[in-house]
Amino acid sequence: MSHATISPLQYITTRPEEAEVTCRAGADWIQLRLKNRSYADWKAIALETLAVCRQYRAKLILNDNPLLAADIGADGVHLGQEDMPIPEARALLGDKFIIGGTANTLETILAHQRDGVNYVGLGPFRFTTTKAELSPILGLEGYRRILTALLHQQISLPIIAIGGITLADVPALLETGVYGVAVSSAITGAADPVAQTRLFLSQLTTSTSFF
Ligand code: TZP
Ligand code: MG
Repeated sequence: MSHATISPLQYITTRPEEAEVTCRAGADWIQLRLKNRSYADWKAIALETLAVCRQYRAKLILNDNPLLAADIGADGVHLGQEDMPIPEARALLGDKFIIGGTANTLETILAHQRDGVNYVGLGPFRFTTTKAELSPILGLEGYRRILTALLHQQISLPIIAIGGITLADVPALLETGVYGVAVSSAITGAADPVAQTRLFLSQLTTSTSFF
């Protein structure tokens, strides 16, 4: 899969209605992130979100749940350290699905690369209440250190920054070499989520500093 199929803005949500708002504003990459739901509940919400994404030709990835992604024909999954191991998910899903892996360190990014992920969600950038049990905060300095090491090793994998990211953070994050950002509360909690999505997209697509 080429980088071109990975967008620079991933919007993370728990609700199809919110996915619709951001897709209407031009976002084309949604992560549905649900916790503590039955398979049936997950599936119902995922199917609704998938219908929204198909309407707007946006990609839908599911957090944690490769079996459900295969079941409903989503575009991919995002997997953390406690989820199905990436080689197992790849064997289940094949090459057409996007698989993203969470990382907090260079070592984990390298392991993900060996396992054939399509992108890495690197974070957290700063404290956020959206996710429980956060890994150590990276800050800009953490991104600089890790992205520089990747560059030296000539590793080119889309790195998506995540965790407490606001619109104002985007230029400095892009300067570290990240490919894009994954955001939830900065859009969900905005007074005007459509306008906010457009601002994120314009910051991200006018930049030339993609990794
Ligand atoms: N993984 C690391 S931080 C985070 C996830 C899912 C939450 C991102 O949401 P927000 O609201 O943009 O901090
Ligand atoms: Mg997970």
